[in-house]
Amino acid sequence: MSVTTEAPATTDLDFARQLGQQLRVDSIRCSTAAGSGHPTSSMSAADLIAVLLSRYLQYDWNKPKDPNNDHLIFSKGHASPLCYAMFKAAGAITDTELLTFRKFGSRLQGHPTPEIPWVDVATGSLGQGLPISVGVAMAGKNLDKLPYHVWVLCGDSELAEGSIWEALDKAGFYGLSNLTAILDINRLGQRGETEYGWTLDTYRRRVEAFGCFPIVIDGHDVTAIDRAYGNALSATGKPTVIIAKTIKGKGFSEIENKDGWHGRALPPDMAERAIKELGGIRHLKVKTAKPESGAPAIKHVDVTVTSPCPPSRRRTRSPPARPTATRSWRWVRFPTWSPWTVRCRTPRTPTSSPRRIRTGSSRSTSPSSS
Ligand SMILES: Cc1ncc(C[n+]2csc(CCOP(=O)(O)OP(=O)(O)O)c2C)c(N)n1
Repeated sequence: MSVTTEAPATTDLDFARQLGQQLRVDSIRCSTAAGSGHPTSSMSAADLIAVLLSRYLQYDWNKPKDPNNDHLIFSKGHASPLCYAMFKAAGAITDTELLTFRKFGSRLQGHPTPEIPWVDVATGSLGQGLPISVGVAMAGKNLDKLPYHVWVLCGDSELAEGSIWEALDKAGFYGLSNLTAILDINRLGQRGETEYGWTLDTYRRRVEAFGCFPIVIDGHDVTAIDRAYGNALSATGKPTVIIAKTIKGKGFSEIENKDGWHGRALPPDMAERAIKELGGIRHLKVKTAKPESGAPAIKHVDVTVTSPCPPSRRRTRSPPARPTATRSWRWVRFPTWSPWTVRCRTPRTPTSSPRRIRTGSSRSTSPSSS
């Protein structure tokens, strides 16, 4: 798919400010058109995403499979209106498609899925996106050895998930300086105030305790956001966690910082007033910076499966029926001692000889080395 952009990224932070308003307006427009969605959760993080998109993200929207692209994972996947508004600003989708949000048959579902080429992973189940981002950062740093950066947006109620802290612990332990978690601390969750509200120092101390580099900012001050992202890319040797104090529903005074507006689309009359207060509909386009070039250090290698699953580890019931193998695909137990099978592209070989499979890992799969 070809993507066109109308205006280059600018160094002017005012552009990012305007873009933030556009992201809010578009989050409202698409959710009101759908009659559902999470506009207020999108509005709190709009400035954080606007600065990131226009000034830091290195991403080729025409080549989403480029291994050098940065990764931006919406761990708070319910802020999908913001994610899709960002796609529009990047020129990846049209305004018309944006307004198909949550409509039957649209790829713009209530939560982002990899059905969309610019989405790495399905999110929406809170507490999953950050751990996955840690894995992606680890792969970039230690396996593929690529210069990409992983950015991940989390909600503050989401921080009640234990998996978030396990992930930060591992990120700190492995010194994943290519990872930046952006915590959207808007004080409110689905129902009422979160455990720590706006007590940012508690988050700072927690983040530090897990071996990460905390930066506390006002998440609506584009200058502070800009500085924080710059610091996150400097060599701290640690993952960065930006603790951004934000306001849920920011930009529309009737609902700003008010409980009871989580996961509710604005009715059309309110949407009209909100869009007016936010300065109207805009169609700013951002040309994001292209990624640095590089080739993954890990190459696909041939490995030989030498043994079937040992009897002690064999499943007691038959595996579920698999699709009939085509000429070039078959199911192989991998690792060989596990109960799981993987679908491998491999030519059929006589059963008496060892099978050759392709894998992304250079690890041997022979039982002796596992
Ligand atoms: C594991 C899990 N539990 C519950 C939910 C339902 N849920 C969706 S959004 C939300 C609140 C999220 O609040 P927060 O992380 O503070 O983000 P905000 O919307 O305030 O920006 C909840 C509980 C979910 N999506 N996943």
